[in-house]
Amino acid sequence: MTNKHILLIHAGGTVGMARTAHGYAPATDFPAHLARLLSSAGAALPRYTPHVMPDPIDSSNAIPADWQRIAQDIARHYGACDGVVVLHGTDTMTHAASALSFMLQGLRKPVIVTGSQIPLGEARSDALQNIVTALQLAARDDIREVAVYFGQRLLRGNRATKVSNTRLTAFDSPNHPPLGEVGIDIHLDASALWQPRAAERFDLPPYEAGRILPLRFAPGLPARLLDAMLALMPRALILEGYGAGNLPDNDPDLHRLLRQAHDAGVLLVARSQCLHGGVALDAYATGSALAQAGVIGAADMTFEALYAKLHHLFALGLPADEVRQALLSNLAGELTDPH
Ligand code: ASN
Repeated sequence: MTNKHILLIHAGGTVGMARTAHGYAPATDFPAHLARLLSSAGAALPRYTPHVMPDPIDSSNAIPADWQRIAQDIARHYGACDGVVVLHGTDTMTHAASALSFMLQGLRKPVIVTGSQIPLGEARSDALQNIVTALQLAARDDIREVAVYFGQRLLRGNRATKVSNTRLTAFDSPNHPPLGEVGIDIHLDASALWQPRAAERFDLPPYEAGRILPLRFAPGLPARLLDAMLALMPRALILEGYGAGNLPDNDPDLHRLLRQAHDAGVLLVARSQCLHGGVALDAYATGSALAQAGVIGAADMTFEALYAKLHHLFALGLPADEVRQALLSNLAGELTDPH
Protein backbone atom coordinates (compact mmCIF):
# COMPACT_ATOMS: atom_id res chain seq x y z
CA MET A 1 0.00 0.00 0.00
CA THR A 2 2.83 2.39 0.79
CA ASN A 3 4.02 2.64 -2.81
CA LYS A 4 0.61 3.89 -3.96
CA HIS A 5 -0.01 7.60 -4.23
CA ILE A 6 -3.47 9.10 -3.82
CA LEU A 7 -4.73 12.56 -4.74
CA LEU A 8 -6.93 13.77 -1.86
CA ILE A 9 -9.20 16.62 -2.98
CA HIS A 10 -11.13 18.60 -0.37
CA ALA A 11 -14.15 20.26 -1.97
CA GLY A 12 -16.04 20.98 1.26
CA GLY A 13 -18.88 19.51 3.28
CA THR A 14 -19.59 18.81 6.94
CA VAL A 15 -16.46 16.67 7.07
CA GLY A 16 -14.30 19.82 7.18
CA MET A 17 -16.64 22.06 9.14
CA ALA A 18 -16.73 23.34 12.71
CA ARG A 19 -19.42 24.80 14.95
CA THR A 20 -20.12 28.52 14.61
CA ALA A 21 -22.82 30.75 16.07
CA HIS A 22 -24.84 30.10 12.87
CA GLY A 23 -24.36 26.33 12.73
CA TYR A 24 -21.66 24.26 11.01
CA ALA A 25 -19.47 26.17 8.52
CA PRO A 26 -16.18 25.33 6.69
CA ALA A 27 -13.16 25.38 9.09
CA THR A 28 -9.77 26.63 7.96
CA ASP A 29 -7.72 24.30 10.16
CA PHE A 30 -9.31 21.11 8.74
CA PRO A 31 -6.42 20.07 6.41
CA ALA A 32 -3.85 20.35 9.23
CA HIS A 33 -6.13 18.55 11.68
CA LEU A 34 -6.72 15.72 9.21
CA ALA A 35 -3.00 15.42 8.41
CA ARG A 36 -2.22 15.05 12.13
CA LEU A 37 -4.79 12.28 12.55
CA LEU A 38 -3.73 10.41 9.40
CA SER A 39 -0.02 10.60 10.23
CA SER A 40 -0.47 8.01 12.98
CA ALA A 41 -1.83 5.39 10.52
CA GLY A 42 1.65 4.63 9.13
CA ALA A 43 1.91 1.86 6.53
CA ALA A 44 -1.82 1.08 6.73
CA LEU A 45 -2.46 4.03 4.42
CA PRO A 46 -1.15 4.94 0.98
CA ARG A 47 0.81 8.14 0.52
CA TYR A 48 -1.45 11.05 -0.34
CA THR A 49 -1.19 14.62 -1.59
CA PRO A 50 -3.90 17.00 -0.33
CA HIS A 51 -5.54 19.47 -2.71
CA VAL A 52 -7.81 21.89 -0.92
CA MET A 53 -10.20 23.71 -3.25
CA PRO A 54 -9.72 27.49 -2.94
CA ASP A 55 -12.98 27.89 -1.07
CA PRO A 56 -14.43 24.66 0.42
CA ILE A 57 -18.21 24.93 0.36
CA ASP A 58 -21.32 23.53 1.92
CA SER A 59 -22.38 21.34 -0.99
CA SER A 60 -25.87 22.85 -0.91
CA ASN A 61 -24.12 25.82 -2.54
CA ALA A 62 -22.65 23.71 -5.34
CA ILE A 63 -23.30 24.54 -9.00
CA PRO A 64 -22.33 22.49 -12.07
CA ALA A 65 -19.11 24.54 -12.45
CA ASP A 66 -17.97 23.10 -9.10
CA TRP A 67 -18.20 19.55 -10.50
CA GLN A 68 -16.02 20.70 -13.35
CA ARG A 69 -13.37 22.17 -11.07
CA ILE A 70 -13.10 18.80 -9.33
CA ALA A 71 -12.96 16.93 -12.66
CA GLN A 72 -10.27 19.29 -13.95
CA ASP A 73 -8.18 18.73 -10.84
CA ILE A 74 -8.49 14.96 -11.27
CA ALA A 75 -7.73 15.09 -15.02
CA ARG A 76 -4.66 17.27 -14.39
CA HIS A 77 -3.14 14.86 -11.86
CA TYR A 78 -4.53 11.56 -13.13
CA GLY A 79 -1.24 10.41 -14.65
CA ALA A 80 0.72 11.10 -11.47
CA CYS A 81 -1.52 9.28 -8.98
CA ASP A 82 -2.87 5.76 -8.49
CA GLY A 83 -6.29 6.83 -7.27
CA VAL A 84 -8.32 9.77 -6.06
CA VAL A 85 -10.36 10.57 -2.95
CA VAL A 86 -12.77 13.51 -3.11
CA LEU A 87 -14.06 14.91 0.19
CA HIS A 88 -17.45 16.43 -0.55
CA GLY A 89 -20.58 17.50 1.28
CA THR A 90 -23.25 14.83 1.44
CA ASP A 91 -26.14 17.06 0.31
CA THR A 92 -25.10 17.04 -3.35
CA MET A 93 -22.43 14.35 -3.20
CA THR A 94 -24.25 12.07 -5.61
CA HIS A 95 -24.87 14.89 -8.10
CA ALA A 96 -21.11 15.52 -8.13
CA ALA A 97 -20.24 11.80 -8.28
CA SER A 98 -22.64 11.34 -11.20
CA ALA A 99 -21.19 14.28 -13.10
CA LEU A 100 -17.63 13.02 -12.50
CA SER A 101 -18.60 9.61 -13.88
CA PHE A 102 -19.68 11.20 -17.18
CA MET A 103 -16.73 13.58 -17.44
CA LEU A 104 -14.15 10.90 -16.59
CA GLN A 105 -15.34 7.96 -18.70
CA GLY A 106 -13.23 4.82 -19.04
CA LEU A 107 -11.41 5.41 -15.73
CA ARG A 108 -8.76 2.84 -14.94
CA LYS A 109 -8.21 4.06 -11.37
CA PRO A 110 -10.58 4.50 -8.43
CA VAL A 111 -12.21 7.85 -7.74
CA ILE A 112 -13.76 7.53 -4.28
CA VAL A 113 -16.07 10.28 -3.08
CA THR A 114 -16.70 10.52 0.64
CA GLY A 115 -17.50 12.94 3.45
CA SER A 116 -19.27 12.68 6.78
CA GLN A 117 -22.43 13.43 8.68
CA ILE A 118 -20.52 14.80 11.71
CA PRO A 119 -17.47 17.11 11.41
CA LEU A 120 -14.01 15.61 11.92
CA GLY A 121 -13.51 17.66 15.08
CA GLU A 122 -16.57 16.32 16.89
CA ALA A 123 -16.28 13.45 19.37
CA ARG A 124 -18.53 10.96 17.55
CA SER A 125 -17.49 11.94 14.04
CA ASP A 126 -17.77 9.42 11.22
CA ALA A 127 -15.23 11.42 9.19
CA LEU A 128 -11.99 9.65 10.02
CA GLN A 129 -13.36 6.15 9.37
CA ASN A 130 -14.81 7.24 6.05
CA ILE A 131 -11.61 8.98 4.94
CA VAL A 132 -9.24 6.20 6.05
CA THR A 133 -11.27 3.53 4.26
CA ALA A 134 -11.71 5.73 1.18
CA LEU A 135 -7.91 6.14 0.99
CA GLN A 136 -7.47 2.37 1.20
CA LEU A 137 -10.13 1.81 -1.47
CA ALA A 138 -8.50 4.41 -3.73
CA ALA A 139 -5.27 2.41 -3.58
CA ARG A 140 -6.89 -0.74 -5.03
CA ASP A 141 -6.39 -2.03 -8.55
CA ASP A 142 -9.86 -3.51 -9.02
CA ILE A 143 -12.01 -0.32 -8.85
CA ARG A 144 -12.28 1.49 -12.18
CA GLU A 145 -15.09 3.93 -11.60
CA VAL A 146 -16.40 6.83 -9.52
CA ALA A 147 -17.77 5.37 -6.29
CA VAL A 148 -19.21 6.77 -3.08
CA TYR A 149 -17.81 5.29 0.12
CA PHE A 150 -19.94 6.12 3.14
CA GLY A 151 -21.06 4.39 6.33
CA GLN A 152 -19.37 1.07 5.60
CA ARG A 153 -20.65 0.72 2.06
CA LEU A 154 -19.12 1.32 -1.33
CA LEU A 155 -21.75 2.34 -3.90
CA ARG A 156 -21.54 3.25 -7.55
CA GLY A 157 -21.47 7.06 -7.64
CA ASN A 158 -24.03 7.47 -10.41
CA ARG A 159 -26.38 4.93 -8.79
CA ALA A 160 -26.26 6.35 -5.28
CA THR A 161 -28.67 8.75 -3.63
CA LYS A 162 -28.84 10.34 -0.18
CA VAL A 163 -31.55 8.62 1.85
CA SER A 164 -30.91 9.91 5.37
CA ASN A 165 -29.77 13.16 6.97
CA THR A 166 -29.44 11.61 10.41
CA ARG A 167 -28.04 8.10 9.92
CA LEU A 168 -24.35 7.50 9.42
CA THR A 169 -25.32 5.22 6.52
CA ALA A 170 -26.63 8.17 4.55
CA PHE A 171 -26.66 6.69 1.04
CA ASP A 172 -28.22 3.83 -0.83
CA SER A 173 -28.19 2.64 -4.44
CA PRO A 174 -31.66 1.16 -4.92
CA ASN A 175 -31.16 -0.03 -8.50
CA HIS A 176 -27.67 -1.50 -8.21
CA PRO A 177 -26.12 -3.72 -5.55
CA PRO A 178 -23.44 -2.23 -3.29
CA LEU A 179 -19.97 -2.52 -4.82
CA GLY A 180 -18.63 -3.47 -1.43
CA GLU A 181 -19.32 -3.88 2.27
CA VAL A 182 -16.80 -2.82 4.88
CA GLY A 183 -16.65 -4.38 8.33
CA ILE A 184 -13.58 -5.89 9.92
CA ASP A 185 -12.55 -6.70 6.35
CA ILE A 186 -13.25 -5.02 3.03
CA HIS A 187 -15.38 -7.19 0.72
CA LEU A 188 -15.90 -6.01 -2.84
CA ASP A 189 -18.46 -7.64 -5.13
CA ALA A 190 -16.57 -8.23 -8.38
CA SER A 191 -19.81 -8.80 -10.28
CA ALA A 192 -21.16 -5.38 -9.24
CA LEU A 193 -18.05 -3.37 -10.16
CA TRP A 194 -18.00 -1.47 -13.45
CA GLN A 195 -15.75 -2.76 -16.22
CA PRO A 196 -14.92 0.14 -18.54
CA ARG A 197 -16.10 -0.54 -22.09
CA ALA A 198 -13.74 1.85 -23.84
CA ALA A 199 -10.45 3.65 -23.35
CA GLU A 200 -10.11 6.53 -20.90
CA ARG A 201 -11.86 9.53 -22.33
CA PHE A 202 -12.05 12.70 -20.28
CA ASP A 203 -14.48 15.27 -21.70
CA LEU A 204 -14.82 18.41 -19.61
CA PRO A 205 -17.02 20.76 -21.65
CA PRO A 206 -18.36 23.78 -19.75
CA TYR A 207 -21.76 22.95 -18.28
CA GLU A 208 -24.56 25.43 -18.66
CA ALA A 209 -26.49 26.02 -15.42
CA GLY A 210 -30.25 26.51 -15.31
CA ARG A 211 -31.28 24.82 -18.58
CA ILE A 212 -32.19 21.36 -17.22
CA LEU A 213 -35.34 21.83 -15.18
CA PRO A 214 -37.01 19.20 -12.99
CA LEU A 215 -40.70 19.11 -12.19
CA ARG A 216 -41.99 16.79 -9.50
CA PHE A 217 -45.68 16.05 -10.04
CA ALA A 218 -48.26 15.94 -7.26
CA PRO A 219 -52.01 15.48 -7.52
CA GLY A 220 -53.69 18.73 -8.59
CA LEU A 221 -50.53 20.52 -9.77
CA PRO A 222 -51.57 23.36 -12.15
CA ALA A 223 -50.44 22.90 -15.77
CA ARG A 224 -49.56 26.62 -15.76
CA LEU A 225 -46.47 25.72 -13.75
CA LEU A 226 -45.14 23.99 -16.86
CA ASP A 227 -45.88 27.14 -18.84
CA ALA A 228 -43.76 29.17 -16.42
CA MET A 229 -40.92 26.68 -16.69
CA LEU A 230 -41.00 26.71 -20.50
CA ALA A 231 -40.58 30.49 -20.40
CA LEU A 232 -37.10 29.82 -18.95
CA MET A 233 -36.10 28.19 -22.27
CA PRO A 234 -34.95 24.85 -20.88
CA ARG A 235 -33.02 22.38 -23.01
CA ALA A 236 -34.68 19.52 -21.15
CA LEU A 237 -37.46 19.00 -18.64
CA ILE A 238 -37.26 16.13 -16.18
CA LEU A 239 -40.84 15.11 -15.47
CA GLU A 240 -40.92 13.24 -12.19
CA GLY A 241 -44.06 11.19 -12.45
CA TYR A 242 -45.68 8.53 -10.32
CA GLY A 243 -45.02 4.80 -10.27
CA ALA A 244 -43.82 3.62 -13.65
CA GLY A 245 -43.36 7.27 -14.73
CA ASN A 246 -47.03 8.10 -15.22
CA LEU A 247 -48.55 11.60 -15.34
CA PRO A 248 -52.27 12.40 -15.56
CA ASP A 249 -53.75 11.82 -19.02
CA ASN A 250 -56.98 13.66 -18.19
CA ASP A 251 -55.49 17.18 -18.24
CA PRO A 252 -55.66 18.55 -21.83
CA ASP A 253 -53.70 21.69 -20.86
CA LEU A 254 -50.82 19.61 -19.58
CA HIS A 255 -50.65 17.55 -22.75
CA ARG A 256 -50.99 20.59 -25.00
CA LEU A 257 -48.04 22.21 -23.20
CA LEU A 258 -45.95 19.05 -23.40
CA ARG A 259 -46.56 18.70 -27.13
CA GLN A 260 -45.79 22.39 -27.61
CA ALA A 261 -42.51 22.00 -25.69
CA HIS A 262 -41.56 18.90 -27.66
CA ASP A 263 -42.27 20.66 -30.96
CA ALA A 264 -40.11 23.58 -29.81
CA GLY A 265 -37.18 21.16 -29.33
CA VAL A 266 -37.27 20.76 -25.54
CA LEU A 267 -36.22 17.24 -24.55
CA LEU A 268 -38.90 15.75 -22.27
CA VAL A 269 -37.71 12.95 -20.01
CA ALA A 270 -39.93 11.03 -17.60
CA ARG A 271 -38.57 9.67 -14.36
CA SER A 272 -40.26 7.82 -11.55
CA GLN A 273 -40.55 9.32 -8.07
CA CYS A 274 -40.10 5.80 -6.71
CA LEU A 275 -36.74 5.07 -5.16
CA HIS A 276 -36.59 1.61 -6.70
CA GLY A 277 -37.46 0.59 -10.25
CA GLY A 278 -37.46 2.33 -13.60
CA VAL A 279 -39.79 3.92 -16.12
CA ALA A 280 -42.16 1.88 -18.29
CA LEU A 281 -44.27 4.31 -20.30
CA ASP A 282 -46.06 1.44 -22.05
CA ALA A 283 -47.38 -0.08 -18.80
CA TYR A 284 -50.39 2.27 -18.39
CA ALA A 285 -52.52 4.41 -20.68
CA THR A 286 -51.40 7.45 -18.64
CA GLY A 287 -47.81 6.65 -19.65
CA SER A 288 -48.62 5.90 -23.31
CA ALA A 289 -50.19 9.34 -23.62
CA LEU A 290 -46.82 10.78 -22.57
CA ALA A 291 -44.92 8.76 -25.14
CA GLN A 292 -47.30 10.14 -27.79
CA ALA A 293 -46.43 13.67 -26.66
CA GLY A 294 -42.76 12.89 -27.36
CA VAL A 295 -41.69 12.09 -23.79
CA ILE A 296 -38.94 9.48 -23.33
CA GLY A 297 -38.40 7.38 -20.21
CA ALA A 298 -35.22 7.66 -18.13
CA ALA A 299 -34.92 3.88 -17.51
CA ASP A 300 -33.77 3.31 -13.93
CA MET A 301 -31.40 6.24 -13.55
CA THR A 302 -31.32 8.17 -10.30
CA PHE A 303 -32.46 11.77 -10.48
CA GLU A 304 -28.86 12.86 -9.92
CA ALA A 305 -27.47 10.68 -12.71
CA LEU A 306 -30.14 11.89 -15.13
CA TYR A 307 -29.62 15.55 -14.18
CA ALA A 308 -25.84 15.34 -14.54
CA LYS A 309 -26.01 13.27 -17.74
CA LEU A 310 -28.30 15.81 -19.42
CA HIS A 311 -25.90 18.62 -18.48
CA HIS A 312 -23.05 16.59 -19.91
CA LEU A 313 -24.69 15.57 -23.19
CA PHE A 314 -25.94 19.08 -23.97
CA ALA A 315 -22.53 20.54 -23.06
CA LEU A 316 -20.94 18.21 -25.63
CA GLY A 317 -22.99 20.08 -28.23
CA LEU A 318 -24.73 16.95 -29.52
CA PRO A 319 -27.80 17.43 -31.70
CA ALA A 320 -31.11 16.61 -30.01
CA ASP A 321 -31.54 13.16 -31.59
CA GLU A 322 -28.04 12.12 -30.46
CA VAL A 323 -28.73 13.39 -26.94
CA ARG A 324 -31.87 11.22 -26.91
CA GLN A 325 -29.89 8.20 -28.03
CA ALA A 326 -26.94 8.75 -25.67
CA LEU A 327 -29.29 9.40 -22.76
CA LEU A 328 -30.53 5.83 -22.94
CA SER A 329 -27.14 4.21 -23.51
CA ASN A 330 -25.13 3.02 -20.57
CA LEU A 331 -22.11 5.34 -20.47
CA ALA A 332 -20.70 4.67 -17.01
CA GLY A 333 -22.90 2.05 -15.35
CA GLU A 334 -25.68 4.53 -14.56
CA LEU A 335 -28.54 2.43 -15.97
CA THR A 336 -29.47 -1.19 -16.35
CA ASP A 337 -28.82 -2.35 -19.90
CA PRO A 338 -32.05 -3.38 -21.63
CA HIS A 339 -32.03 -7.02 -22.69
N1 ASN B 1 -24.64 20.48 4.29
C1 ASN B 1 -23.55 19.54 4.26
C2 ASN B 1 -22.98 19.53 2.85
O1 ASN B 1 -23.52 18.92 1.97
C3 ASN B 1 -24.01 18.17 4.68
C4 ASN B 1 -22.91 17.15 4.89
O2 ASN B 1 -21.86 17.22 4.32
N2 ASN B 1 -23.14 16.16 5.72
O3 ASN B 1 -21.99 20.19 2.59
